Amino acid sequence: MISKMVLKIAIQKAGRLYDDSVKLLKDCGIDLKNGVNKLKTEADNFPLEVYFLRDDDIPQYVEDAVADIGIVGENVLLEKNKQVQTVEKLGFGKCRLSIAVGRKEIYEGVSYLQGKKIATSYPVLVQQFLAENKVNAEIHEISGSVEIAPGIGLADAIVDLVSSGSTLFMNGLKEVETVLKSEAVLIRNSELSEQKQQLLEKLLFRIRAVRKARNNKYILLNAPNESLSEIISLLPGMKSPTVLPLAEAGWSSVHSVLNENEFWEIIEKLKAAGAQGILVVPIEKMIV
Ligand code: PRT
Ligand code: ZN
Repeated sequence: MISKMVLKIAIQKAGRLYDDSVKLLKDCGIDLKNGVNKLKTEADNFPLEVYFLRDDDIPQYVEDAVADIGIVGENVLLEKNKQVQTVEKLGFGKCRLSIAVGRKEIYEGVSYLQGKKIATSYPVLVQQFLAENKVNAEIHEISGSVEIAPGIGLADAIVDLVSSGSTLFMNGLKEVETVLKSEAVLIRNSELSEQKQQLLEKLLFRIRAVRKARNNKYILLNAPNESLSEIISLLPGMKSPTVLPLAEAGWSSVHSVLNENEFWEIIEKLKAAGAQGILVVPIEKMIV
């Protein structure tokens, strides 16, 4: 009997990457069967099987081909150092692995750490960082609540993940050095069969379309014809903007696509150039 070919993806079972990982699959048009509380579920309309695991275990499972691909933070990927390949950055789960010390400490560079005790859940990355900077320090590996270590006298400094910085602040610490910038990435086993690679390509095509759409907005506006050339020069568009005549003589409707990053600045300029009735709508998928 020939078993049905499916691509197996490992995602975090619960935690900070769970919602965005599931949403990404959903936005790719992949419907997961109910009962996500299980270890495993299947997609109804794509040959995909989803495994729900602890993030720390995902690189190992992908290396061992228990899962073909996985979604994991770069911080975990680099700490675990498994033989897997990174396929794509996914733009969520952004954070940094940073060194923090007591707020009142005078920190003038990495030499501060010489001979000190550092608490972290990332001993491999910290050791690498110390070696690169030719600093000797004692690493204390702890698995959680790293931020309390200096306060209880366990360490002089910590290396932990930071996003808003409020955890450090609340524990009387200040961030002094970034060891690594991280976001969620799609990883793959290095020896996928031809068929699985094709499925991965198909999924990747969708992921890229979804991510591109998230970073762009569709814009529609009305403009008096005499302002058209200035307005068009402000709009990049996928090729060039679409211009359609309005029922009212002397006016046109202009359609284009704008990148999220330059969005507000361009809108202001468009208004100043005479654009009216500006509508901005989200794009669901974008294939260029
Ligand atoms: O159970 P499992 O092992 O799967 O989950 P976990 O508890 O190990 O991981 P989880 O869910 O906390 O984080 C999963 C991934 O999210 C991490 O590996 C990072 O890639 C990413 N991520 C993004 C973060 C943060 N931002 C983050 N802020 N992971 C953890 N934090 C923690 C940090 O450790 C600190 O305690 O949040 C606190 C700091 O946050 P701020 O906002 O106060 O600075
Ligand atoms: Zn974890």
